[in-house]
Amino acid sequence: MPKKDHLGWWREARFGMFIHWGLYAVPAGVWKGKQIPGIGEWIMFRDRIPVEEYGKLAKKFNPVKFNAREWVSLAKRAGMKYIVITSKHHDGFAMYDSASSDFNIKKATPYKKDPIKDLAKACAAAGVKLCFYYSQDQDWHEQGGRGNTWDFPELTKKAFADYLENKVKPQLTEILTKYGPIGLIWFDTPGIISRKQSLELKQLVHSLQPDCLVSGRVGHGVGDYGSMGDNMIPAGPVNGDWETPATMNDTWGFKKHDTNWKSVKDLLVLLVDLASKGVNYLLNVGPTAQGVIPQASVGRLNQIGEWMKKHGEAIYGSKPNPFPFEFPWGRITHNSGKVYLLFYEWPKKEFVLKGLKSTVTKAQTLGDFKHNVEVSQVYDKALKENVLTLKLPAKKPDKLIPVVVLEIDGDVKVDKSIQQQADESIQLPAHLAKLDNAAGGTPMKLDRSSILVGWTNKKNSVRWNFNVSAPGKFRIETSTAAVARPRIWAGGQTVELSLNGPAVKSAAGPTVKTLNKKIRRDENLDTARTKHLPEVISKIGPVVIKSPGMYTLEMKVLDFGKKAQNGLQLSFVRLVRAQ
Ligand code: FHN
Repeated sequence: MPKKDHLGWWREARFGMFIHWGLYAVPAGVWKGKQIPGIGEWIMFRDRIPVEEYGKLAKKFNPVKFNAREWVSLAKRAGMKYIVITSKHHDGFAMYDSASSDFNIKKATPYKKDPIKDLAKACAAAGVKLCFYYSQDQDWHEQGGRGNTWDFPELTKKAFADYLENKVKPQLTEILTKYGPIGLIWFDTPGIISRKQSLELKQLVHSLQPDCLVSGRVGHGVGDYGSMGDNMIPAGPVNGDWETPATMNDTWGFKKHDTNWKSVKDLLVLLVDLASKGVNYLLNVGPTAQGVIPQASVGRLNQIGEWMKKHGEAIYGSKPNPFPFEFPWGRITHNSGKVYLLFYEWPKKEFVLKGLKSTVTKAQTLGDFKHNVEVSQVYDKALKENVLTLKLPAKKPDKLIPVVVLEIDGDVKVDKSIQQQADESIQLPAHLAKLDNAAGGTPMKLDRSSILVGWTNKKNSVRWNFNVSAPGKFRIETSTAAVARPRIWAGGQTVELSLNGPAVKSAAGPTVKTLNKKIRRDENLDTARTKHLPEVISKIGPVVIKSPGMYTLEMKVLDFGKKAQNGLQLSFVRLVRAQ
């Protein structure tokens, strides 16, 4: 079994390329003239295509333009350190020369070659880790695999166990013995697999290649690291080692009509946001049936690579944000003796950060021009605040995400209490709340992405203590989230917020509001987690805070509403300056 430090290369890497490539690239989202909704590699399932008919796609799969060296050099140029390619996806088709199933690229297609052989060679030459995706549970080609209910209406435990013995284990043995050292096996969708079976697969991998990692989706929490949901951005810090697989458009496998490409800035924001939480970013490309990575992906990856060349030190092997909350202006990572400020928006001349206790010995911009930044650091005794001020050049040192590196004495030290930031906002993430769970009911808790879940009892409440240094009038915003699966309603509750402290204008609180009903998606980057999960931002208030000091905000749910089946899921509350 790998020891902890076997994750070393993976933690250092932070950024990898996912490749979803298979027979589904032939129909590319269109079946019998009809566009099939959903992700491209699910076309067989979505249109209930019989095994026999789907199998005929193999005759049309001839990726003559495939060039392993080009793919690997693209990944390398983008700054990606590992490649995870589909050796077998849910359709059951092996993308390599498999002795245990003839349903494979070498035997069933006119291409008659094994592209993985070339890929392994190119990866070894370029120093990029080769890794394999393998769908262990779903296999729509097999009677014993899960998923294909139209050809095989009945799936018994025995048939599933036979499938594991006769296809999965032999194929895993093949991919782990034919192509040299493999970085990790990316198992997926562990639907019906038992804990014992997941463990058997993990043990098989480690018996063949002790250094090869096993992804969390092997099932039952037995993987070597955790896998977030697809495209999921945690709302706060996470415990342990995690990775988020993410798309550049909406599909994984190539779909000719999916042109919903994210911008380069959006993709970088996701990379930076994940790095600031210590989460790896596995970014997908879906090559065509001819073996070509779409130009839209190539162009974006080249630009990401340009940014990585100049700012990679803020990402590779970086440690997460040392502060317990996020900042509206961007994200923070750190590494030995250095703190990186990654700006979504470039501040106008002066930038103030509160709560950094380490002494900054030097500050410099990374990127197009290295500019020494003037630093001043004071401790404000009256407000009990460490205040760092940077005089920044007016010219942005990078057009996408400019970075300033602070050199510090020793390890980074920060004030962990909730401080009002320079823009006068106060961030109150769910993971920093004190949870008051009423006796007897199901307790509220944080999920793996730092969202507060399980709030179904009106007697529960949450509260935060925080320090206000710049009093005034504030709007309160709550961010309530849908859960990933099933994607259910995130709004419709009525909440009460009460603010207590030395001087609150009495007429202002408690303040009550039915949370907005609008579900937002793909809209708001300053809460990038919302990119792919429904989330509701509700504006409540205003409240007036009349003097500096320690305050407490308490939140209660007065009514959960009819549609909010899972109660209230909370990402954060924040106080924002109101005029
Ligand atoms: O069903 C698959 C899907 O096709 C794709 O491979 C993604 C990638 O993370 N994983 C599964 C859904 O979570």
